[in-house]
Amino acid sequence: MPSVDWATGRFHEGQVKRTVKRLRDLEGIFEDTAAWRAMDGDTVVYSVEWEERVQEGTEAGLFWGSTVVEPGQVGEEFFMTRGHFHAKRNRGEYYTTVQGSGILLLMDEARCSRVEEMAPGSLHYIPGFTAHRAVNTGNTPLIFWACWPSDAGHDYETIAEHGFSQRVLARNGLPVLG
Ligand code: S6P
Ligand code: ZN
Repeated sequence: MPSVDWATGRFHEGQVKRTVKRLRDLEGIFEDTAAWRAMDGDTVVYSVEWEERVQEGTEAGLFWGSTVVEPGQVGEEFFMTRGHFHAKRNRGEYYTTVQGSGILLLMDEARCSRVEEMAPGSLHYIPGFTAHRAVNTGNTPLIFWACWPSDAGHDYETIAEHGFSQRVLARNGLPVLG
């Protein structure tokens, strides 16, 4: 049987896919372009592991995976995921945090945004039509599990083009919305 290490957010076995996002992969995501350029592009910002028991695009299936967002900042902005709408806009998702502290930034298609605090045990229901981005506001890795429909798909282009309507910035080490 496939199994996971609950606390580290990693899989022990199973048909696992893995992606690593480094600073060089995240051009245009952070506000302070000069600070982004000055940093080592090899720096890992986050990694994702997930299991696909059914083929991507299959209707009515589910995927299960974890994300580890490393602690860090680009200029005043905390390390975070790119963020996306689901390509099939009405598809929702669950996140639950196992370690670290962060902010889940949520934004609807009218660009109205809201935030939920991520802390060990926090459970987040992300409704359809809602872009989502996880921001690590602490100084340890932010680890969370996610479950999403196998036909949700990912629309990164909308965020790449227009971004989120709010950013999470560090002021005196504390997160503020900018
Ligand atoms: C998938 C789910 C997560 C993210 C992961 C990385 O629908 O929301 O597994 O893929 O947290 O974020 P992003 O925005 O780079 O996909
Ligand atoms: Zn998602």
